[in-house]
Amino acid sequence: MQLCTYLLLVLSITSSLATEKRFSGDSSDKSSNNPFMWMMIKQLDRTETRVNKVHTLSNQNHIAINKIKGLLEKDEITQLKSFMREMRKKMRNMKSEIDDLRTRTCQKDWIRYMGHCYLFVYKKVTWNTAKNECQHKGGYLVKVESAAENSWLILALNAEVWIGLSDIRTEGQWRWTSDNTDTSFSYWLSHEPNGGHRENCVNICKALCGHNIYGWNDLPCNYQLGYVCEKQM
Ligand SMILES: [Ca+2]
Ligand SMILES: [Ca+2]
Repeated sequence: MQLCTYLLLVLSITSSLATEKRFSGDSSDKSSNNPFMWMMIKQLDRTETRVNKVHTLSNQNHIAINKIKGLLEKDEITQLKSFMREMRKKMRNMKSEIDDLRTRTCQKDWIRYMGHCYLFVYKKVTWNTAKNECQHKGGYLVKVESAAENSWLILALNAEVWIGLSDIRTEGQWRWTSDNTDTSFSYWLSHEPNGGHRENCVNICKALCGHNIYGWNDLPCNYQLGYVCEKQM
């Protein structure tokens, strides 16, 4: 603000002196009469030129700054529009998933847990029969993948049951029958598995194994127990 005032003042003085110079006749006469005044006029002429240059540069900078601001604003609007499009797409997908989940339920007698359906069967059969019966019902002998699923299963049990784990193919290599994968989680009772080649199929065991809490145990596969089937919703 102080610089502007100064520039205006200089411009004003320069302008008035220049006017005086124009109306005062031959400048060479004046210079001979008053050399100091002539020197001042020349100095002020140079100052005026510089001030004009500064003014021009300032205007050019102002135009450039406005252009950059315009570009920035345009870019932000483009980004915002793209973000809004993405959000609308996500909202549509979420709505579709929610609608899908609402319509999906487990069949009669199957119990829903974490996107899967479970059927508890207490008719006593061998492990292989249990496996086949689950397949006939569109599922598989239960695969217990986490501590949470295991706890939920144990709480829901009324009796000891087969689960889909065995080392039938290779002794000591416990695999799930649904997808032939290794165990990422296990819940063996103490001193289990202990059956070697004699016991290749796994049940959730309690009194049968001399325990008062449920846990996993290997048993001969021709033993007869209830079972739990599982399938995706
Ligand atoms: Ca075994
Ligand atoms: Ca055992």
